[in-house]
Amino acid sequence: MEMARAFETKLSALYKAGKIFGGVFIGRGHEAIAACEGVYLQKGHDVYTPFIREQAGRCAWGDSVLDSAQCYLGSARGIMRGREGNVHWGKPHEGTVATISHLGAAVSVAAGMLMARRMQGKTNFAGVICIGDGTTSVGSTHEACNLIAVEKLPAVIVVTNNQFAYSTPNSQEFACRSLMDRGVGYGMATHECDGTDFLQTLQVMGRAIAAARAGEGPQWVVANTLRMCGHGEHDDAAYIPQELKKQYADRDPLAVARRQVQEQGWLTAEDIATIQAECAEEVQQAMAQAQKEPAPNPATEDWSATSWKPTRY
Ligand SMILES: Cc1ncc(C[n+]2csc(CCOP(=O)(O)OP(=O)(O)O)c2C)c(N)n1
Repeated sequence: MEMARAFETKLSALYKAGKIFGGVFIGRGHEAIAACEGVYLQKGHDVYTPFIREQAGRCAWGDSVLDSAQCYLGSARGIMRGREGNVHWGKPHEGTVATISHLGAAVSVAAGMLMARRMQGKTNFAGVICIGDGTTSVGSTHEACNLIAVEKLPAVIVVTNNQFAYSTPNSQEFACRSLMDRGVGYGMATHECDGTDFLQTLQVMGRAIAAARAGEGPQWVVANTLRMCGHGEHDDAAYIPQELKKQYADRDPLAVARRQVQEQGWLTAEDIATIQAECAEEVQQAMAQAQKEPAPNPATEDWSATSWKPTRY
């Protein structure tokens, strides 16, 4: 969570300084949810399908911020060799599904990867599939969730309800009582947590992922928070009512988690300061390296969609 916050703070500053082209999407308010997904998964064994606000999950899963920095800054040495402007990258060979811009499309890709593992005779694996409240209303999400339920795939569908799909509030997104009802409708086991409460999210996510891994079928988790930033860094989120922002003023997941880990006796204030300093240093180095690296050269580049092979991994 600290690494993601440090990275995204720097990223936002670079964007505002005109150093990044295209959009910048950050997960302020989502960090506890994302970190608690990644921390229970095993890279190379499980499947992880991060959405646009899952930087903390990518870090917890084990990807370095250098990968994200290289994508954002268009480095030819990055995993996408300078072809991706922001968050649409993954490493399918390690179990990370690339974030797909068309909302909902990644759900069926992850379902396919889970079915492939089952057909290969693998056991004890699980997949976390991240979607937002808005994404629950997309047709392809419904089709994939229904398939996941019918096939009893070991999937955990995490719906981060940050109360807005871009500028559309929950009240104009769905008419059911709660997004939990959607999971019930699919026939999945359901869970809910306050996604700004790190300890609660850690427990709920741990239970859901363990249940999927143990063969209890797909799990639907609704994690509630507020998007504490714009849809992208180009958006000032003026449509989020001041009253709502005030309600969440003391619920920044980082602030809550820092307090909770100290109350639990897991870390001291000095430990946290050390972690923050290490994160700041790693972010600084990643950004500096990615900024120095060359952009792709169209005259010599041999990349093609069908012949693509991971070069660095
Ligand atoms: C099928 C489709 N429709 C619309 C968009 C444009 N779009 C990108 S993100 C977004 C909002 C998504 O909301 P939500 O799923 O709640 O996630 P959040 O951005 O709030 O984290 C929209 C409408 C898209 N990418 N794909």
